[in-house]
Amino acid sequence: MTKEKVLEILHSSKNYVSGEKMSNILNISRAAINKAVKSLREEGYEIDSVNNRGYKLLFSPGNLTRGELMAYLSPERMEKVVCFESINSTNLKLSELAVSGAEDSMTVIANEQTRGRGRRGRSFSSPKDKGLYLSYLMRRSETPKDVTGITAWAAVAVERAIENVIGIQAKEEGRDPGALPDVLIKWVNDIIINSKKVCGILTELSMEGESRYVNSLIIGIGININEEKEDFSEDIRELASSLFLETGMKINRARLAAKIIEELDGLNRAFPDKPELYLRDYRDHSLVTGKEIFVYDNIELSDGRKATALKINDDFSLNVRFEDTGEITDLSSGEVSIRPM
Ligand code: BT5
Repeated sequence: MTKEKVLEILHSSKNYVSGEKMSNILNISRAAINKAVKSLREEGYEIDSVNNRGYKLLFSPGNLTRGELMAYLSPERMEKVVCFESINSTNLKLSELAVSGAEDSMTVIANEQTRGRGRRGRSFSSPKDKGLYLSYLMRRSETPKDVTGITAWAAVAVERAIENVIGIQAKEEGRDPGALPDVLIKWVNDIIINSKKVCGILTELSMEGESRYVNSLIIGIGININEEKEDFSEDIRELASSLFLETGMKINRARLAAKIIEELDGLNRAFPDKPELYLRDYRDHSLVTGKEIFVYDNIELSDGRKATALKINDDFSLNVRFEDTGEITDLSSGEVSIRPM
């Protein structure tokens, strides 16, 4: 806790801040301040110290801690953010918090997941210190049918946040932001860069007993950020990648987490009345439109049916033409792939 508080002070001071001042603010000894600074340095923070002036934060690695997130989010917003060093699944944790009354927009973030979940019981690899695993609660009272588009909206929110943060970082590092790769959305829930999956989204909803109305919606987002190739197990190494591998930049994870929260807060205000704020970006970033794809009822059990993806409809469903029968239909859920699986 002391470490987090020292970090918070360093983040909020543009100039050097003396050890004495920090020890007065936090009401702890100078030795405790020295210890906190030492341990922050070990975590990768660069903290300059000058005799008679004190300490100044020069570089922060963007770890997923409250102290780091405080640099980007207001204290009011932080009241509804919970951070875990390691947890089974942020979706699972947030659904427990929802049952015990967590408020709308409550957000759970983890530095590692030991049982990260994908769709249909699949797993999502969530190594420590590398990615971002975030779940966001929306209190809702629509019918399940009225919220089917939410994953597509969330994909746009994530795509915007990634583009924003890699763009800022490229500028900071003196690179040409125009040379960054495209961030694309593979209908319906994957974010793809250079044909590799860098992010998956899992939306889960809970219903209110008898009424058949949604009670809460949990949007779970897993992003591969600073992974090297060896961080992925062999079974996903060819299909998965990270922002680092695709852009060459180590990305500040706290900044990206904060930007995603900001985007999701915006989505929460716009949903479901303003689809036009999301539809255009979804279409512009759609990976599959115009391509030959394979459509699966159950990707593990059945072969894909060849089709052409014609367009994204106004409700974010995918309009396709099957090759075998020529039938044209709309898919509102399910899975597609560009290559046969
Ligand atoms: C997803 O499922 O892609 C949704 C993943 C959602 C993860 C977030 S993390 C925060 C929140 N808490 C959770 O417990 N979950 C959510 P799906 O479309 O079913 O894709 C799963 C498949 O992607 C796996 O079967 C692997 O083939 C592949 N995969 C697993 N881990 C991956 C990774 N880190 N990056 C890319 N692909 C991965």
